[in-house]
Amino acid sequence: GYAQVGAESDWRTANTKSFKSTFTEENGYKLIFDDAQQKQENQIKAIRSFIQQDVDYIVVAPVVETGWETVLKEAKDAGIPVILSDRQMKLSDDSLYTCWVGGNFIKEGHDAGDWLAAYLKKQGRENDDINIVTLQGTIGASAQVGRTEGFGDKLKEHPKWHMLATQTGEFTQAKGQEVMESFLKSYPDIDVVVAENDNMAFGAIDAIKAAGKTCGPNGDIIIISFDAVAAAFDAMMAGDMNCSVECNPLHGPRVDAIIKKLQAGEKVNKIQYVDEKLFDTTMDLKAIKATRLY
Ligand code: GYE
Repeated sequence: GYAQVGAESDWRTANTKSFKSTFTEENGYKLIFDDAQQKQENQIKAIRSFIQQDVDYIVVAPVVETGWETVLKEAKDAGIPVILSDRQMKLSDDSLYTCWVGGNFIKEGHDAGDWLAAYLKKQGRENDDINIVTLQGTIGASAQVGRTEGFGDKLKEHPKWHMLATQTGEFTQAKGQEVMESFLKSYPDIDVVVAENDNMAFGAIDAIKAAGKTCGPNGDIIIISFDAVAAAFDAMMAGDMNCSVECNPLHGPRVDAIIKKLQAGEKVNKIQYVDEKLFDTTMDLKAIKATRLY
């Protein structure tokens, strides 16, 4: 059983596709897939139904980090191993899950901040006051928590960077656009938008253009985002976005490898980070995009 978050972003769509194409009958699996529509209570229901159906493994991409003890205890009592993928859980007892595989969200936030510092330096703006707003992901999701924390560490290193406002755009394009519209009304002098995923950045770009402003390497506002999905490469090539910090969604084969090891009675690493890069408009994005699967 796979308790998926929802279908809120291009990243999520690629993640779902990765699971559905990996856990096929041909490969020896029967996948029960549940889309929780970004609601923890739906994921808890899905996990309970997986337990009732006596699945062999439960995989969870937890919407938020906290509040899982009771249901994971039920899985443990039923003798069903729980594998976490993508986002993490914060638990009082880590023996409630077998292992986790996903992106290093704090590092992604650090990479975004380091990219901005280098970019501003190149423009001779390293001593300027820089006004920043953040479109946050779903509050309490580890992708939100980690990226906010990572970029926050970099803010502390740069006293001239001013975080004017942070608000959640729920990782969706529509909400990202809506929040950006209100940011633009409240703050006439925004230099940088940090969008905690690409889809919110796409919404922000629409809002900026609708307000008669420009963004990207030749525009008024610098756009930094996370995920590096195919459409982000298009936005960078169109000159609307500056950089996207990669987050790899192709966890299906990784979870498959974990299950195979467990089946063979082997040990698995508790925490497994995936290597990730960063892409910006100085690179040959067309060539790089052609090699990517999402
Ligand atoms: O960045 C975002 C998605 O948890 C890493 O969830 C994932 C995030 C991803 O909605 O696009």
